[in-house]
Amino acid sequence: MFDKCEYIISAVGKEQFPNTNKLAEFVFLGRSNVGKSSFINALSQRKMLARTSSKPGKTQTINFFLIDEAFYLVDVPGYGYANRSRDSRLNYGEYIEAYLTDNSNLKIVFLLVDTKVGPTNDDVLMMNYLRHLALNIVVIGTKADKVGTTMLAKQKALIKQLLIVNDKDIILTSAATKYGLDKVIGLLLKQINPSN
Ligand SMILES: Nc1nc2c(ncn2[C@@H]2O[C@H](COP(=O)(O)OP(=O)(O)OP(=O)(O)O)[C@@H](O)[C@H]2O)c(=O)[nH]1
Ligand SMILES: [Mg+2]
Repeated sequence: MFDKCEYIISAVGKEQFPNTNKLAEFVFLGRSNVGKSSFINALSQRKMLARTSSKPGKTQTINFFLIDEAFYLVDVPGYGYANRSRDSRLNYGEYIEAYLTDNSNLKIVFLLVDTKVGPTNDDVLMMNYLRHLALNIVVIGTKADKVGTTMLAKQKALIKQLLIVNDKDIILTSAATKYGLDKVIGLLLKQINPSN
């Protein structure tokens, strides 16, 4: 699908953000272990572009991947991980805030919710925060391969109810089976080239 996927930088502060030529950025937010890094790999069809782990807390920096020299996919640390060191837990909000605020390159914030776990309290708080920043938000339900059809429909209804989103702003996906990824790619391409 994409020809060139390059890892650019693992940033720990605003001064390291690489996008000086104002290309579009898309960020993937969500709890630790929800599947953010796996999702970026599945989208880019690269197994190891972003590092993943079965243990929460794998991604610790804001990682920028440049796709076809046209846009960035941005991988960030997850929230809600109790074993994170005290310092990094306290800094989490500040860290993400530095990325999300005053960023006119940021076209869509994808909020990932595990379809098996359902929306958590932290997801609700994050959604409220994103709305307060007036960002363009799309909810991605992850790991749909782990949930049966009936349960999946129930979980989607729960996401709609708790996060207060419309049907058109939720995409159910699986990085494992690639289910739903075409819809997300369609959204990205529409942002990059509105005539698509
Ligand atoms: N079955 C299944 N497992 C998945 C899927 N996506 C991710 N996983 C698994 O979920 C675990 C966490 O995935 P990551 O992509 O590292 O999660 P993350 O959100 O980046 O986590 P942090 O970096 O810790 O915030 C890994 O064991 C993945 O293999 C999926 O679509 N289906
Ligand atoms: Mg990660």
